[in-house]
This record gives sequence, C-alpha cells and structure tokens, in this order.
Amino acid sequence: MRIAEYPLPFAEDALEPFMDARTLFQHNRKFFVGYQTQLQAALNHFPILREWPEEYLIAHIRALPGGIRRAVRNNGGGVVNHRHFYSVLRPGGPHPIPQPLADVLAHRFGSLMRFKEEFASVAAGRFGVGWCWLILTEEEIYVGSTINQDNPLMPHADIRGVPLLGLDLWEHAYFLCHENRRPSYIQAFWNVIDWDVVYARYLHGLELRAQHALLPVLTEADSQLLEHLRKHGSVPEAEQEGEDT
Ligand code: MN3
Repeated sequence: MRIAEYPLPFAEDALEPFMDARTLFQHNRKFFVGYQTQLQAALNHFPILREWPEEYLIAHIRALPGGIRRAVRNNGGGVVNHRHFYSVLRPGGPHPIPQPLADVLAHRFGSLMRFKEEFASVAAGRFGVGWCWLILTEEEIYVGSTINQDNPLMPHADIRGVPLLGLDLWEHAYFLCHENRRPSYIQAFWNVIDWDVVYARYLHGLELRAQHALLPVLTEADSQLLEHLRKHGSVPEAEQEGEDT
C-alpha cells in the first residue's frame, strides 16, 4: 500500500485569512488521507489497479469490475479532486492571470469579470456537495459543476474534459472559516489561486488535444486486463507470475 501523502506545498496557515489553518489541517490530513485510504482498501482484491494513476482509474470507471466502481468513483474522485485543489492554491495574496489565459477567458466569457461571475454563480448554484470547475473539452472551455467527488474526467460527467481549476464545495472546505456562507468562500478563493498552474494545465491540455489525447485512452492491454478482472475477479496467471519476479 502506498503511504498516504500530504501534498500541500506550503504551511497550513499560509492562506489565511482566506482559508484558515484549522480547515486546511482537517482537509489535508483527515479528508484527503481518508479518500486515499479508502481507495486503497477498495482495491485490496485488485492490487494491480493500485499501480494505475488515479486519473486513469476514474476516467475508465465503466470498464472496472462492478464491485469497485462506486468506491473508485467516490474515493478515487476524492483523491484526484483534492490533489488538483491543493495544486491550484498559492499563498501571498491575489496573483495576476497570465495574459494569454486572461485573453482566452475574456474572449470566451465576454470579460474576466463575467468569467468570475459565471464561476461564482455555478459554484453557488451547486445544490449540496460537489465541485465547481473550469474545464477544457474537445471543443471549448466551460464552467461546470459535478456532484459529490465526481470529476470532469469521469465518463458520465455532464461536461467531459480536463479540469483546469477546481473549487471544493463541500462544507468541510469552508465551514470553520466562512460558516454557512458559501459565496464568501467563493470570493475568498480568488485570492489564493495559483494562475500559473492553471495556465500550465491549459497549455498541457491544448497539447494533448492537438494529439487527440485530451482524455486518458485505455490501452488495449489494460482493456483486456479489465475484461479478465470483470469475468474472473483476479489477474490472469501469466501476469500474477510476472508480478512475483
Ligand atoms: Mn474536500
């Protein structure tokens, strides 16, 4: 089993007053670790799948053995979403959006202000728990939201694509600092975004899209492996031997 990781690349109080240390402590060390632990437990019977990147797993939920699909959707999604979330946060107050990305957003949504309004509106409008996303699809850039720990990479996502910027809308992400005021948390979010990371994700997404590989493609070998797992519940003999050597 992989050791649980704490991916936050800065101190837990570094985002105050926008995100408080107690929340980040709980979020990073309890919730994020919980998703990792539960995902690993769900894959107990399929250790070979523990070697797969989580993004690859959640992009191919429908091809997985039925017994682990729900756990991969919830906890695999939790792992991918929180790793993403921590990667787009940055201390030091508001940072400017790299001009090329600012131009893209302004062109797509009418203006930067309108983009922020759209994002805030979708985030505020997500009923219950979920996430708000800026998503690069095969055709466009969209603002959208997902329920629970769903991710735009998942096959059933309403807007399927690569997430560029994600905001956690679970109350555990903001209640200690903003109480029940989700709009206050959304406004605070603009002060802690690492736009350089968002821009890098955008450029990487464009590269992948140009190669017709925006979404992770299941290899033929992995497809056959999953088919075997679904039918027999274990890896083929030859692969088991290979694992031991
Ligand atoms: Mn969370």
